[in-house]
Amino acid sequence: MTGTQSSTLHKTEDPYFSRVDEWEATPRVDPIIWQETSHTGPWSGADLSAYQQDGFLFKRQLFDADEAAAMLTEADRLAKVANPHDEGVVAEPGSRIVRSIFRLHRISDLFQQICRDPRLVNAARQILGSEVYIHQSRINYKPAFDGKEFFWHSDFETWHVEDGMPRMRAVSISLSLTETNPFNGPLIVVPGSHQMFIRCAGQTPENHFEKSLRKQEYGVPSRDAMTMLVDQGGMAAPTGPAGSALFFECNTMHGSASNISPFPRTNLFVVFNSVPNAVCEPFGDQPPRPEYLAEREFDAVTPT
Ligand code: 6CS
Ligand code: FE
Repeated sequence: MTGTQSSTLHKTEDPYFSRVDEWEATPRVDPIIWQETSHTGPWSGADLSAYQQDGFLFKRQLFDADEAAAMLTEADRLAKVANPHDEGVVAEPGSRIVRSIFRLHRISDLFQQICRDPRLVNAARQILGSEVYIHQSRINYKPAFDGKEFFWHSDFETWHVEDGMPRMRAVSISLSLTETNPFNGPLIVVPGSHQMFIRCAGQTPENHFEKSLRKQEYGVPSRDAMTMLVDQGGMAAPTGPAGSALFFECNTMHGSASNISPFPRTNLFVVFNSVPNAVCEPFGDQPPRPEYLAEREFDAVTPT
């Protein structure tokens, strides 16, 4: 299936247009739990309700300590051999320290296997009510002392505008390879924020991704929008041992502070998109981003 065939949405009737003159909040028009088909899965009814209500669910120690340690070894090996000029390798702002490496499911056997793990894939299929494919995968290193912040954003806003993801039918998973604690820059999520779409102010610059992956300045909410969302839902920063996973809805507002602690906060980030929601033409006015950021092969993942 190609993205163009899969989408019936035209830009003129796009409920999620963004990059406007003045920010605006508009209600989400898509379901959160999509159960069109009878995929059963690993999550309980209570898990699904919490995810529906909050826009995220934290699974402590979904992977055990040995599994997490093996992944961390592999992540550190990849960073050692990475060249900041290679496609898919992103450096921290103002330095050559590795911030992110993309397309893990293609460059590493171990991460390819993890991205097919039933604990992840079957949960994604259950939430999205369909077959799923990997839209994006990356390691975010958040190194001790040097790991800089990720400013507040909704992943969906960027994926819709810059990659052409039609609807809110994707789930992001941040799987911690190190302990996540209050000091090493944990991901902060805003409960309930997935219910509103925040149209962001500003025009998308050319080749925006070259800057945004180091420090994002477009496709981010205004201070007033953030204040409103946090007034309504508060903030949560789930912490726990290596191997814990935070599943969050693609439109949940999130961000993380710099890591000034002596502990890295390294995590695997993998995004499952619904196959019928495959990306098409971007909804913004720039050409599509490279495929290491947004896959354009939509092969359903078979959990193994
Ligand atoms: O660009 C992306 O696909 C993701 N990364 C960042 C820093 N912001 C938007 C989205 O979550
Ligand atoms: Fe994000």
